[in-house]
Amino acid sequence: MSRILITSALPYINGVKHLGNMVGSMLPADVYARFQRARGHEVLCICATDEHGTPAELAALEAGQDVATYCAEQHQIQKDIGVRFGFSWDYFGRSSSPENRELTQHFCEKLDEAGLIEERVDEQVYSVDDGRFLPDRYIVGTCPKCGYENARGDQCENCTSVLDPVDLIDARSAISGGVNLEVRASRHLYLLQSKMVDRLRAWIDSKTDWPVLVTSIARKWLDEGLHDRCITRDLDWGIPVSRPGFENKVFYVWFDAPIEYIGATREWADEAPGSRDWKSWWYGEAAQDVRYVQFMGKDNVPFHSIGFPTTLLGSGEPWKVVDYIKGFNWLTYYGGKFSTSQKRGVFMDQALEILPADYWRYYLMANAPEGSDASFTWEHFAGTINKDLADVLGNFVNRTLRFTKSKFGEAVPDGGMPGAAEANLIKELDARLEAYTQHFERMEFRKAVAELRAIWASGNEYLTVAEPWAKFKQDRDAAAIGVRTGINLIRLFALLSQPVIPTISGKMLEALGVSGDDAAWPTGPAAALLEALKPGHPFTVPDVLVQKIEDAQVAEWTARFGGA
Ligand code: B3M
Ligand code: ZN
Repeated sequence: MSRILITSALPYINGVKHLGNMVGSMLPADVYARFQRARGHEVLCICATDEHGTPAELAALEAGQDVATYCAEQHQIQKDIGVRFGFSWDYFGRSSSPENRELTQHFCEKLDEAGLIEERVDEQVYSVDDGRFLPDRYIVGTCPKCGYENARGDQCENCTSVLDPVDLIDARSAISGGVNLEVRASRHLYLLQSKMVDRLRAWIDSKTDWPVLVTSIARKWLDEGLHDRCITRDLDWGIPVSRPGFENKVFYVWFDAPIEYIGATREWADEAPGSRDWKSWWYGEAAQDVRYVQFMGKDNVPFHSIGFPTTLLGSGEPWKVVDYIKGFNWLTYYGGKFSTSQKRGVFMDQALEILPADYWRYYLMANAPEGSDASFTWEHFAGTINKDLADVLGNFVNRTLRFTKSKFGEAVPDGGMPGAAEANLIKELDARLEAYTQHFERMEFRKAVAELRAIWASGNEYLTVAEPWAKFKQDRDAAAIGVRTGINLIRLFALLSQPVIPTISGKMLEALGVSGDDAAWPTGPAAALLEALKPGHPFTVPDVLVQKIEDAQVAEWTARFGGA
């Protein structure tokens, strides 16, 4: 048994996330956590809302709330939706917690002691009408390159040119529209990442088993020359900087957000004083046997492969650094971007309004954007659910149990001896079980789910050959071995499917009266697995496990959410 620490990129606080955010972070983290728990490992699965920064302030402003109230409300909303999606977090924290405040200030002190912090004076745009400094992206104006009127100070969305706020023609504040902008000097803290380049490169070079997607992004940053990073901001909302002359400043959100992985673990421990040891997951000798895995979309990779390790390694203290980063490409919506502002795509709350969580979990993991981007379409989604979940899995369960009940009663029948059909099935399952577990261990989710589907399909193929429905009249025993094997396959499918579709698996196990230790991860040989439920073991017939998606629903959802 080992100890596995799992974190996923923290969802930003400004509203419910869309499926594209979830598929590269919280969902695979949960699937992996469930898999490793079922395997008997000690797992700590941590997430939190990322609550600081200008976008949080502006979202609160728009909602007409003070930012603390806004964040508290939105945190609860995101937490509830996550739980409804089946996310089995050990703790879902908040980056605005006192625990994170203390840790963030601590890291800044340690980095300073290590000679990695420097005060510098910057020139920044100050909006007189708003009474605040403006981050580059909140200054808008006309693009000097293409004439687009709503270009942002950091980049023009229209022609993608990278800009400096001073390049903009007729610059104004994106918040108030005010044109009274001045350049003012402001003192800030810089983290001297440039001093860490050699150490980081050696560390990345040692990660020979990491996905190329991740190491190539990290190396690109190192190769381009790591710039020292400003880690403070002139804002009110955030973690205060405890240093003379910094009274009105807070830490930059990307400095404190990853520290919240540790912060949330402390929140978890503080919730049950005396019984949980957060440090044993994160610090020193005690954390040495921990394997730490992070999940995230590719845009977050630089901050996790370079930024956060700089904080941890640079502190000079023995903090646990990540052992494996699982990065994801994008999930697109009909080949385009999911977009909040243009109302394109599906958000987590809307997804749950229309279908159960497991339908989404299955589809998204089967089509996870691992090797390349993946595209969501309603047609593909409906086809996958109807074929895989409804026909291959759901139908297998319902027809096997219904038939057994009608011919033999509500218990596993006795009689019959395994023959050639069972031997073939066992041979196939032995190979597939091994492959399935390996894919999960390597976090290759598409391959794992394809293997899971193939395992379900092998059950269908077996029943087509065993034909208990056809054999029953002439040969009761031949039918009995067929359904006995079938019912044991349902148990096996349920155990193997738990990480991906926990609710459906739970219903299958409930129908078979299986729980507790009996529900642990199945390990071969398959022959024994197919005899786990003995003659006489009672069962019930569940309602239709998976409802098919109708063409009319696809039409309705395409109209509501946008389509081709
Ligand atoms: N909140 C992701 C984002 O908003 C960001 C992740 C933080 S992980 C420490 O794009
Ligand atoms: Zn432009």
